[in-house]
Amino acid sequence: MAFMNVFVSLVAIVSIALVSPTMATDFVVGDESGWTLRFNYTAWAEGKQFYVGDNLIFNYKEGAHNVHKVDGTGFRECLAPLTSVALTSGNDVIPLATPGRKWYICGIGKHCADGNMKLLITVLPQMGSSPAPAPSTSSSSGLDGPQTLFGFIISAFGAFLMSFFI
Ligand SMILES: *[C@@H]1O[C@H](CO)[C@@H](O)[C@H](O)[C@H]1NC(C)=O
Ligand SMILES: [Cu+2]
Repeated sequence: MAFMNVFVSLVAIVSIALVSPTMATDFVVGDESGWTLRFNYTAWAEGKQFYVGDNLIFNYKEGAHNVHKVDGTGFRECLAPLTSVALTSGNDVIPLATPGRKWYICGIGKHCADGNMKLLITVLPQMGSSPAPAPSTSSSSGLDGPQTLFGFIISAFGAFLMSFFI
């Protein structure tokens, strides 16, 4: 019976690992406020968990702001490298493709230094070991493709098995 308990636990863990990575989240930076002056993006990011495969969405009036991806120094000094190309569409979707710290600033005027338009997040690796999603496709829905379905079937199966042992 101990063996079965271990087996059931394993099924549960595997199903969680299979389902979780496909739940891509779109984070609208600043929520309804969007990407704007004098918003506290540190407070906004606090308590949120960003995973590889999620997207950041920067919403603002085109021309009023932009988005530069910078490094820690650029973040601290509010300075984008001269070679840095800004995103300027007003609805910029940034797929979080790799784990680690990511820094973003607005490169217009003194919006970063005086207007607090700077965002630092830490992207966590995907749980489980599924291959990284294609970085160029932005999926707005959390449920996409057969992998999710497969995960749910495994989950259901795990829950079904578990119901016999609890
Ligand atoms: C923004 O929020 C963070 C965390 O809640 C806080 O530590 C910081 O002082 C705030 N910054 C400003 C400029 O209010
Ligand atoms: Cu700006």
